[in-house]
Amino acid sequence: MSPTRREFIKTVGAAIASTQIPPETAAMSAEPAPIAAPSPAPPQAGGKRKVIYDQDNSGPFGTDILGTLMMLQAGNIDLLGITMVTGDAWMKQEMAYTLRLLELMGRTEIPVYPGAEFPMLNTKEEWLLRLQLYGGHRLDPWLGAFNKNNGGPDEIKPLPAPYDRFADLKGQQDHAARFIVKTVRENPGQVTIYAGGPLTNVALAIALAPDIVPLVPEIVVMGTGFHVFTNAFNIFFDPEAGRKVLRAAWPKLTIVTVDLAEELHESDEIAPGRRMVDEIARRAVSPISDLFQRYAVEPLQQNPGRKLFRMADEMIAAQIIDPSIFTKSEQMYVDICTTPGPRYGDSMFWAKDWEGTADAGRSRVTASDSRVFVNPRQFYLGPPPSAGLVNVLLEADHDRFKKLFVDLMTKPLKK
Ligand SMILES: [Ca+2]
Repeated sequence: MSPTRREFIKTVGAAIASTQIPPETAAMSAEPAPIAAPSPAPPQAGGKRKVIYDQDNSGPFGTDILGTLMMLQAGNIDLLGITMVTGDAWMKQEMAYTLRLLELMGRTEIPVYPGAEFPMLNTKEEWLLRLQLYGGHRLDPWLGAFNKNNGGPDEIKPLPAPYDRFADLKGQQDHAARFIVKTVRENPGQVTIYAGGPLTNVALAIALAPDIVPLVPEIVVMGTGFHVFTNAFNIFFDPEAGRKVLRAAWPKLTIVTVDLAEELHESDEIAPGRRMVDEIARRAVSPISDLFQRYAVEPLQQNPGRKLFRMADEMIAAQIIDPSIFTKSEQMYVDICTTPGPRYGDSMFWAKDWEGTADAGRSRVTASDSRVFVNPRQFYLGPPPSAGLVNVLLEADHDRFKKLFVDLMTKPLKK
């Protein structure tokens, strides 16, 4: 006999209560996000800033892994957990690299949580179709997990040196989104979120539990852009998740744009003739020295003119470890285009005072700017009502950034 409606509601209510995800909706208000106060001091507990590290940790080397190493090595960071999300690689492959990296770094106390395996709506098939239809629009040809040679979500390739084998360390059973909800609630006002991949896990977390939004003192996101690219990979891999996270009323949401990340590259010099990667390979201890030697120094020896990747995820780490490295930022409105078509995943920015300007809504971009707007009937005159003000980093002290990076890579392994 099927349960009565009353019994059904009672059962569902009990199930919801047992997940400890109560149906609060305060943070889901359609009101515009409040204007963020000037940057609060980073919350410190015992001198350390608590961080959930959300990342698409594709190995063996690159911005994801280097951002991870910075956070593992920083003395003022308490890494509560690492949450994996499909992006640059499939989630399970990233998990394999991350667990083994933690073993090599002697940091097996840090729990690693499996997260989203697919974007909310975006698919490989549609992406490839968009590439055929709109061709050269996308300046960044990177498809991440959707690259041809990446197989499927369950295909885990062997790990090359210095990883050499899969870890004995196991990942956690619980899902990344539930870990985020639980941890933020247990530490209200104390947990900074490092969001270094597509925003699927964070979007899932705030869909499950919107009450966590005001409890996160800062979320730092890598993605969006207004000059070099408007279509940063982390956003256009999962535009719907990006839109949801960027619209939420976080007390402080800080963005590292592709424009800023493009100012610094892993192959840069710290002084004329002295490349960062050479310095690190020479002075660091294993496994950091091995990683830099094999995946940066040797490729650069074979191809001296090669430029290694922009330091995108390393900049998120810098913003959390030492925000004073960023010397200029601006409060702006931002939203993500999710209209199917050539601009799917593009970011749109408006100045904070757009209403007061003669060219309302156009002080950063204009209606004739083909990079941003789909067509005259689809562009916004101003930010949509639920778009939030965010803290956009605009300038970095390059010398201090490079010094922080080299110092963290060459210090003894943090225990
Ligand atoms: Ca990343």
